[in-house]
Amino acid sequence: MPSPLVAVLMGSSSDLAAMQPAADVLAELGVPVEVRALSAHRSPEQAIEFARSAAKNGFKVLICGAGGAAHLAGVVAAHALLPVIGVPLARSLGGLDALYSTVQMPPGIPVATVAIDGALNAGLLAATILALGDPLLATRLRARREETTGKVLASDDEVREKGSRLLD
Ligand code: RP5
Repeated sequence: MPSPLVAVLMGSSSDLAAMQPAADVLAELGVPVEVRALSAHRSPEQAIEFARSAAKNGFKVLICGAGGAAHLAGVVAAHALLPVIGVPLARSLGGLDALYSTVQMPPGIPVATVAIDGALNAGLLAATILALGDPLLATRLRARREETTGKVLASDDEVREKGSRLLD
């Protein structure tokens, strides 16, 4: 088993379904991942220890998802000199609470925040960062993007066809 390059962290095991797309897309792209539930509030020592030792343990990018008072990404970013991607999760208030908690970092400690429930894009962004030094991964990402474009073009054809039938 290759050592994980990306950690997909979440504040609670109840976040797993929302965070799974990040782990899945990274696995699809051949990026080894470790998935953990570590709470900034309820297991702070373990969360901080993970962040402090992450670079030494070979991680290159950390993805952190949490809902509510979502401080996991910020706390992890404060303790790790690695790119941290925050995923605000819609657990209450439509996820706006988690969005503001994740995105409004003070100057000096960056968290790259994706959309509410944006775990898939968090995985893709982590892969894109890694692809800067990995041409094979860049090729896989390009192929995935072409696939996405192909699906949109197919849906465009379908909409045009249905639309022109409506005009008949
Ligand atoms: C946050 O509180 C977690 O990230 C989760 O989204 C939310 C609720 O956690 P549980 O009460 O389901 O464990 O810290």
